[in-house]
Amino acid sequence: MKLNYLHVLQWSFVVCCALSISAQNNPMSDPTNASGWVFCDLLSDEFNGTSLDKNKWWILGENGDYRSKWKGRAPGQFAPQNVKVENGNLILSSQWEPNFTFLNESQDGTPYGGVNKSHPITQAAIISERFFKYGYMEIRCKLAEAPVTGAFWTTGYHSEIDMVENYGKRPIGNPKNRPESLERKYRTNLINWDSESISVNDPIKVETDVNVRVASDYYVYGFEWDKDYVKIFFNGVEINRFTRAELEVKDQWKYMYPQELWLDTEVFEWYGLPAMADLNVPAEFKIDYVRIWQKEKNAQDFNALGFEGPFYYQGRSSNWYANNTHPWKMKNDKAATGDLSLRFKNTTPLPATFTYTMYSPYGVLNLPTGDNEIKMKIWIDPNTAVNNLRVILRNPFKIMDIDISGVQKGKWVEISKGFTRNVASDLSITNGDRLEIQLRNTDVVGSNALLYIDDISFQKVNLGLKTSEIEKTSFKVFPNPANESVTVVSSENGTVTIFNMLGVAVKKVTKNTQSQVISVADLNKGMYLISIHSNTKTLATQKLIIE
Ligand SMILES: [Ca+2]
Ligand SMILES: [Ca+2]
Repeated sequence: MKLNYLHVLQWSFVVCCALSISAQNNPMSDPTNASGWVFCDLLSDEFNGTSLDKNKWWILGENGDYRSKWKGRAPGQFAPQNVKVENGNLILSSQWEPNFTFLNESQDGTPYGGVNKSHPITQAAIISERFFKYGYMEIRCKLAEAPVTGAFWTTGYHSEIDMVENYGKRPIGNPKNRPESLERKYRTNLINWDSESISVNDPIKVETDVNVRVASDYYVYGFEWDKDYVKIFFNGVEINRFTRAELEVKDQWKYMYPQELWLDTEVFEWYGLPAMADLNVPAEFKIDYVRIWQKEKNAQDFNALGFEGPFYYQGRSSNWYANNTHPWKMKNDKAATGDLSLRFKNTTPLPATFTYTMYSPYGVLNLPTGDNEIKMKIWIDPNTAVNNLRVILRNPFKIMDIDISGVQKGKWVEISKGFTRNVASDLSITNGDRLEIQLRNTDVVGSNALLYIDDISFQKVNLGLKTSEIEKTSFKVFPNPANESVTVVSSENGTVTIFNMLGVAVKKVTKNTQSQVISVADLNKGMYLISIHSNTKTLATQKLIIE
């Protein structure tokens, strides 16, 4: 059975490689692929079919669902009828639709549809179902011949990159008297939403006159996002760049978080709203393709419980959330593993009473019935006195208080708590099970607190269960992807074996402790399988990525 499993995996791996090589196009900015770009199928789309690929994209407003995201720039509202794939293009339309039922709400004080439906403008947006971190993004598109924007942009935790947000045509009558050059501008904004950043209201804006009207034809817009710089390209030629070093001086570099892709069209009051005559026929933003390349692929499996990115679950991605003004933030200044961790830091003295909570998305926890254990690493600043950390499981509901009064300070320490639930996690994406991490005024002594949390894990444990329950015990491997070492956590000891994709055992280690650290520094980059054999059984095999 195991051999068959490996055999299938081996062949599917070969087939996947062949497909991705044949589909490889090189960036226009790097036609010989000197940089070694790897094409990312999961986020790229040629739009050559007859309908939108719903495995990759989600249409905002479809079935009335906006997933608590941007609904459009009022008076324009995103509406699903304005998205189609036709003649090799994704077409995002803007229409004058007096009979459309607009949302009964406002955005920045402007009602959708306009005051008394004065501007019944419907528009369109799609968003990727997956996040990615760093890469080269290219779009070939033709802006709409109308007073609307066409945008290719990303959002991530407390950050937004508007790679392209171009404006097609000034409105009839040009009521705002905007210069004609607006129609030739290649516009890029880098925006930071971190409330404690000094640059929170200071976006980086670049506007370049590309000497052609952006709605006159298809052009290729490129954006390279590296951990140390960003570069902007037009038809394959670099026209602008910023380095991380120069932006960090101004606290303007917040682009270390995974991002999701957006394609949309909006109206901007300050450039002049379209009149009915501007939208006599639907204005079409046409996108021939979106192509994403990366140096290292990471478009799906972020370690969300290690705060490295969003959760990918039930076909969609979603991030942790805390009120932006609250002290919980995902930060890159101290991590037990990876780049990021969860930080609680109050920059002003804490109020007399408070409850501050970090929430995972609904439906991400999939915990079985019976005895479980939650573990995490915590780092408490030596000047912080904190007695308790509250963890809440939402559905079924359970509050757990973890005593952290005795935790050694100034170092990463693992804490854990066993718990039992008689009902498995509810998987609903609207009110299902989720994880909430909470500090209250009764948990903290004094008015200052600084601590970090990383590498949360859950496992089924043996707190007196029947043997048949223990048989189902799985194990945790983190980090995954890994480079230097991995930690294998299970209540079961035995032999840990790592297989390559040909089914050859490349490493065997005796596991004699609950958390066994295994060096993988000697393994080549790639995909492996890892399993644990005890005297009596083999635990489920898992994928392990070495990068
Ligand atoms: Ca196409
Ligand atoms: Ca981490």
